[in-house]
Amino acid sequence: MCGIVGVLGNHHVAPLLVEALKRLEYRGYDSAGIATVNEGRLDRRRAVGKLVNLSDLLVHEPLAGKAGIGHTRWATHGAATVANAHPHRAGNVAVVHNGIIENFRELRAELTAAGYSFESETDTETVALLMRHELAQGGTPAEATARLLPRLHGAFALCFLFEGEEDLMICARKGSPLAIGHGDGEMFVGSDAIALAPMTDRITYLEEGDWAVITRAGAEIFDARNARANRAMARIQVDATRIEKAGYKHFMAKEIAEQPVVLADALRHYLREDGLNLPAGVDFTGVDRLTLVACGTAHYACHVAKYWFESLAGLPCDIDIASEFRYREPPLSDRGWAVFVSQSGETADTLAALRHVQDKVARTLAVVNVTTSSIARECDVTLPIMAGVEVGVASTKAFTCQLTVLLTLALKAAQDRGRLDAAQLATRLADLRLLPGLMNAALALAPEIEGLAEELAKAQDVLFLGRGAMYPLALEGALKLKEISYIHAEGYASGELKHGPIALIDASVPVLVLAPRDALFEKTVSNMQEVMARHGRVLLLSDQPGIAEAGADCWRCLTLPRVPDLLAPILYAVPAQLLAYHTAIAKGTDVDQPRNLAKSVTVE
Ligand code: HGA
Repeated sequence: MCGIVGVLGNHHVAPLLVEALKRLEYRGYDSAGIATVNEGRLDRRRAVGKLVNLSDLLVHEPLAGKAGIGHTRWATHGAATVANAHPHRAGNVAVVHNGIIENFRELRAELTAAGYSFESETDTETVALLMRHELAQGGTPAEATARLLPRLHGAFALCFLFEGEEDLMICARKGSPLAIGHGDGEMFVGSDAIALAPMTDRITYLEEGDWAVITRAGAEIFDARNARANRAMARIQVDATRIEKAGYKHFMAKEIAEQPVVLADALRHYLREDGLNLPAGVDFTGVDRLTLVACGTAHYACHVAKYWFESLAGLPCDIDIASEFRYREPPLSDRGWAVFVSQSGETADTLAALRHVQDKVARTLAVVNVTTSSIARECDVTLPIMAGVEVGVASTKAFTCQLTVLLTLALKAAQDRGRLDAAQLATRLADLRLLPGLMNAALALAPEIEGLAEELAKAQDVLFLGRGAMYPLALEGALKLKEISYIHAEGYASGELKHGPIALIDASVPVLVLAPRDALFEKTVSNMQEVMARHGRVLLLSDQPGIAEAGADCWRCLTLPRVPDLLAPILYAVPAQLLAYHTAIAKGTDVDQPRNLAKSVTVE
């Protein structure tokens, strides 16, 4: 998603802005730009494509100035062109924006009627023109901002720069995150604290509806009703070394490889020697229903967790895609809990779903990677997934950490609901502690998977099948493959194949079957036979007993370590990730920043 950065510095800021934008590159974008005020004059440079294009432009057309704003744009309104790239300028104002101004058509009509003309197709340009219009009515930029903000509907993070004002930035947030960084005689703004990490570790997060007038002396923050607001400054720890590739070719490769370590961190956090270690508010006694809401990969983590909550704890459990959840008017129980899962904690759809249930359920829980995020701040209880910074757009370690945390939560539910005695819990915990070692063994399959990926890269369509808790993993495996290799892939419940998708099977379609040798294995083997009877090419991912039993007629087999049933969806995520990764490499796609995709999806 778009990245915002703003600097009131003591030196020329263009290089700093580009450097900060680089740190936001991982979010995915299609154009970039910066604006500065130099000797009172506002000017800007914008370029389509990667940041290197903007850097090249700046070599030929440098931009001086000690006050500046920058942006990486992931287009929502209007194609990725220079004219649509941010910063948008209207006379004496420049602005960068994350989010969507939902009433932009109305505002555009109003501004056009007032004699203004537009240069771009974006919703953002209406904000620049509206600010210009408000300034023309008189008063200070801060007064103009107070009049402008209530007129904007939708979600936004904004940062303004003004001609003639070398010691002023005004920023605002509603729905999209924004952080203010404090330096020594310098001030910063970032859509993400990561962008500001090399410049400062002193951060103030704006709260919903806040806006701020920033000078080099500090920030004056106002709430949505324009009253002065005190927002705490925190020292944040964004370990710069954790956002390097550390010798790997891609962030995604590094993040896949990190899984044993980060899972061990998560387990240390949530398990004590003799039991579970969840926050005090997590007691499922009396809870009658659980609702799990998320998007994309996090939604598949919830889908796996549904199997766990139902089978371990006997707790009725609904799952939903966040963008659908609040529009289908789900019946909620005032004795129920709602769990929101999001890597960034800023996923706009998930945040909107959380706000929808706030007063309708007994408790809200955040399962997030970023504990300073909006979802974490607005939930009653936060369960960090401990994955460390995830940069690759295609989520890997965050998925397995989400699963691990959700499994500990399901075990706690089982314990609180009297469905798990001490001995059974001890067995489960001992199983969980095997996970990092099992993950290491799965990672060792990488060379074999690389060979399989060469074959997969030739396919046009790939199907993934799974049964039970491996069904959502089939969905996740297919998502991972399509996200980064652009091969069309679909996941199905094994038993569902014959109800339609089997029509797609012929010798050109690889069918990946995720099937540890568990109680459901024989049923899945029957489904495999149905595929093979139609010349489908089955790649069976199973353990040694499973391969020995059913591998003979398969096109290819991959032998995973034997794993306790509960943990299979976590372990089998690794070969699914590696297959997607190596297939993408074989196809030569941009693994860390796949086309059209963004990390941290902050628009609805
Ligand atoms: N709507 C604006 C900004 C898009 C955005 O925030 N993407 O993450 C545009 O299309 O330029």
